[in-house]
Amino acid sequence: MLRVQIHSVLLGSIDPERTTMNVISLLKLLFLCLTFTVTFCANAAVRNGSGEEIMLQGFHWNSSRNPILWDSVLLQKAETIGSDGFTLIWLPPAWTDTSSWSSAQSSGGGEGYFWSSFDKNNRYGSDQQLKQAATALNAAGVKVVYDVVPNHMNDGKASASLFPRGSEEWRHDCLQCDEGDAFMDGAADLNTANPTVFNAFKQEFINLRDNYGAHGLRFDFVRGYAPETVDRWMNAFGNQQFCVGENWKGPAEYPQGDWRHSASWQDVLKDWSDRSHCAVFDFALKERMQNGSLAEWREGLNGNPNPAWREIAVTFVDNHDTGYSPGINGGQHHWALPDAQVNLAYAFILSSPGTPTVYWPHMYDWQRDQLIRQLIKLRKSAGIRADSPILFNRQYSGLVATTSGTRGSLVIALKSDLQKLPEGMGAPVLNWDNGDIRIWSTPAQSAAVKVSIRCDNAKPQAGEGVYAVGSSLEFGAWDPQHGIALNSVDNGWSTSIEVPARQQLEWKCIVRGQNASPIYWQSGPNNTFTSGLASDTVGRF
Ligand code: 7SA
Ligand code: CA
Repeated sequence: MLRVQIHSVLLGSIDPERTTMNVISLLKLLFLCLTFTVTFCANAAVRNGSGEEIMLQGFHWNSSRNPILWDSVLLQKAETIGSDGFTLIWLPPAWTDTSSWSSAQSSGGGEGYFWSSFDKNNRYGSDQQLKQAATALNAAGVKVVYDVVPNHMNDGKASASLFPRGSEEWRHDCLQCDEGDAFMDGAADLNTANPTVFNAFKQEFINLRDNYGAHGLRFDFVRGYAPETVDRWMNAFGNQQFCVGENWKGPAEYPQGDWRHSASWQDVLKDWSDRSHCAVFDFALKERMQNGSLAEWREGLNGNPNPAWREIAVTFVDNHDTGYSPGINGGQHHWALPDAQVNLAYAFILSSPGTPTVYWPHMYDWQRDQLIRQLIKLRKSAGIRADSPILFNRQYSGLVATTSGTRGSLVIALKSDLQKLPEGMGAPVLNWDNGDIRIWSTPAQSAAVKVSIRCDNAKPQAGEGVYAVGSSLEFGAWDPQHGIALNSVDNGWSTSIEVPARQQLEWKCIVRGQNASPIYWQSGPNNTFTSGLASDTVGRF
């Protein structure tokens, strides 16, 4: 049919009346296709703001019990938060929460996570005070992101106006209909697939956007409902807005038989983000920070070689659940990073891809603000983005990596034996904790390219190895101790590495023992190549 129409339109059929109709229907069809493409593409990207956001978690576990009303603290601090360089602030749930609970280990209630209505008068301040704080923060250039808790509400106080008990809106009133996990025993879980529940939240999210200055949402306990539901809420809230999901559910928590049970935490987080098109807290990095070595911090979502994986990561060191908080019980501290690692962790997340999040007490209660402020300045001057490329230099101890921003690159060395520097690299722009943290600011680098390296006619003795040592950081800056180890393959010794493109590189083959002695250098002139032009480079003893 369509082909015929085009045919007759192109060739000009006899009947002018019909031709006009055909052209109109053809244009309509083209417009529909175009709209679909634009909408789909617009949806396909992850909603991570500008891609250059820096988020402050604007509360801690005891903020609702703070001696000074929290909304007043936020109002008074708004300008400082802006001048400190934050572009987003994650605020606690804005709703009324009159709960209180205590267990053997701790107590709490009123923080917003067991809310009973969408009323904004709560223990953080009044409706008016919230509006004032949000207005001041947005005016200071710090876009407000509200924490929202659609999985459950205080079932003991469910107001009849919202979801009367004994109705289909509750999980356990309709034969266990729940799109995901239950919070605790599920008594408080809402049936988020139910149109009444879905629309109540949709209207409230739009209300937060239109009347309380929301430019983004932090979805709580996303394990409790479908990612697709989050995507539908965000389509209504706005696809240019920011959203991040808290999917704190390790692979082992998925039932046997669910593919995620044997997947990596990165895979689980990426799957959730692909289905919701929201960013996601980088619990893969958090787990490595808690249980891995510094070198293994590269296994976080934000260190993935694929930019589509890095750009969805919202990195953090601790939050109101995992970390300590000022005040009663020291907060919850379910999974706190040991103190000695905290500065290192901030140095890493603020100079690497993903969207970094700073926890309020670290900045404004426990005096890490000097370091964090400098790290934010360096990140911004380099133009580092959530999807920026990062190259890890694994031949050094600790963690050494180069993140390439739009205006420059940052080389970071955490507790590393990196001493010999490439020519022209100069002194670090930041040197903290007696050299445990060093950062260099270098000119913008091109994206990385693969190069294969080969050394021919090498004759290492037992216990010796063949290495490539050369001018750039990737080649160990002419330090035999930190050359690139080659592997013995049938026709010689080779390996491949990633280096920034368009670099004039010089190097040599060496043979050395484990502790870099004795050393035999390839004789003659250096091997040279330009990365990106040559995809392989060979040296010969
Ligand atoms: O242990 C930490 C990690 O150690 C690592 O070594 C482990 C990790 O696996 C391991 O490798 O992480 C595990 O433990 C985490 C913390 O529990 C789990 C994680 O999945 C698990 O792997 O994280 C879960 O818990 C967090 C607190 C949640 C995560 O989304 C969730 O996955 N965080 C968010 C969710 C909520 C709830 O909205 C908030 O919880 C967090 O601040 C927010 O960030 O009638 C209803 C009812 C009954 O159903 C109950 O039976 C009854 O007890 C009411 C009563 N419930 C009360 C709770 O018992 C009480 O604890 C409720 C009313 O109040 C409290 O709940 C608090 C919660 O304690 C608090 O953290 C809730 C509501 O006020 O607010 C907060
Ligand atoms: Ca649920």
